[in-house]
Amino acid sequence: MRSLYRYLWLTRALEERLEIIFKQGHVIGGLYRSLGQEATAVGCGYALADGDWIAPSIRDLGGLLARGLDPRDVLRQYTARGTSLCAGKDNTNHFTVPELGILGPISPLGTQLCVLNGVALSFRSRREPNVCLTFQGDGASRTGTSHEGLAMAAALNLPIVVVLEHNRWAFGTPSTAVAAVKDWADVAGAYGVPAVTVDGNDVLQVYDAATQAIARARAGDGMTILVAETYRMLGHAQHDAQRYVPDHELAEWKDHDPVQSFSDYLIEFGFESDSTLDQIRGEVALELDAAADEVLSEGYPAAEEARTRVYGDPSLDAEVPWSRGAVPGYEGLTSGKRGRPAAGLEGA
Ligand SMILES: Cc1ncc(C[n+]2csc(CCOP(=O)(O)OP(=O)(O)O)c2C)c(N)n1
Ligand SMILES: [Mg+2]
Repeated sequence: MRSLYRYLWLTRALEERLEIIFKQGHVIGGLYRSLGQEATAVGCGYALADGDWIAPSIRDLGGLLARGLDPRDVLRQYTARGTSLCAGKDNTNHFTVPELGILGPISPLGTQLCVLNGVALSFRSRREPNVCLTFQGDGASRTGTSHEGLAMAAALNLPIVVVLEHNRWAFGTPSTAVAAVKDWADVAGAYGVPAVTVDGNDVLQVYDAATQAIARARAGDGMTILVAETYRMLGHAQHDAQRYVPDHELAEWKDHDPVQSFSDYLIEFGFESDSTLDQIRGEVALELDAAADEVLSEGYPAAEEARTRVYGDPSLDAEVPWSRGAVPGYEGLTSGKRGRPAAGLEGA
């Protein structure tokens, strides 16, 4: 329980730190926070074992931290440092770390599940007892590829857990506008798989349900859909002031904060003292101070880096067919008419 609290707090504090450095102008690209729904990703990530794979959406940073991702790698990624996992080529949590079993998000929503099905199928082909777990927002779960992915995972009885993060909003669209089901667990019947609904803001409920669903998948009994009832407390990203969200909704969910309610629970039932939790918060703050100092002193990638690590097979990087630069044969041309490249340079 102490570890769960630590990861919850680390997630919140790291995102707060990211918001500060975003406002200082250090972040390249967007910043999508998971404020108010950290318990879903943390509880799920913590329930996985070595060798399992996790495929996050943009709001599942906590799951990656619980799998062992270094907060410095998160800061490097958001600030596009040369030392970042993508060497500055992509941002947010769009990175894949095979050693930690992390499959990065894929921007067209829903597609990630189809790719993860391939990972799960590879486990089966190699007779490895590993499990895959992925998250889908309520919006993402309405896409065609999501339905394809669910149908395939169910039909092939793949070792997968799909966590449906019902946080009420998909950008500015309320989930009630895109689904006729009231109880989101009902969708599971269409695929012939079980669904479990949990309070996504209660980290212990999430952890317990995820543990059972993962054990079920590992035992060869196939996919479970885990519906996490939660709420997106901020706008879609930093640029979205969420003016379309009714005030009363935010007020109701503010009283159901996953980090605060878990610390209240730990203290009320005597599992932890306030001073222990305070100590954890202090340690996390120091860790993040040091991490931010270190990362912000690191440089951006060198220009040549753009050509490396483009393909899985590094020998192909030398062949990258696109580059910007002067094309021989074009010197001295001034009109809009391109003229013909010198012989042999057609297509250059
Ligand atoms: C197929 C597709 N349509 C639209 C988008 C743009 N888009 C990115 S995130 C997002 C909202 C996703 O909402 P949801 O799936 O509920 O996740 P949440 O943001 O609530 O975590 C949208 C519309 C996209 N990436 N892919
Ligand atoms: Mg949503």
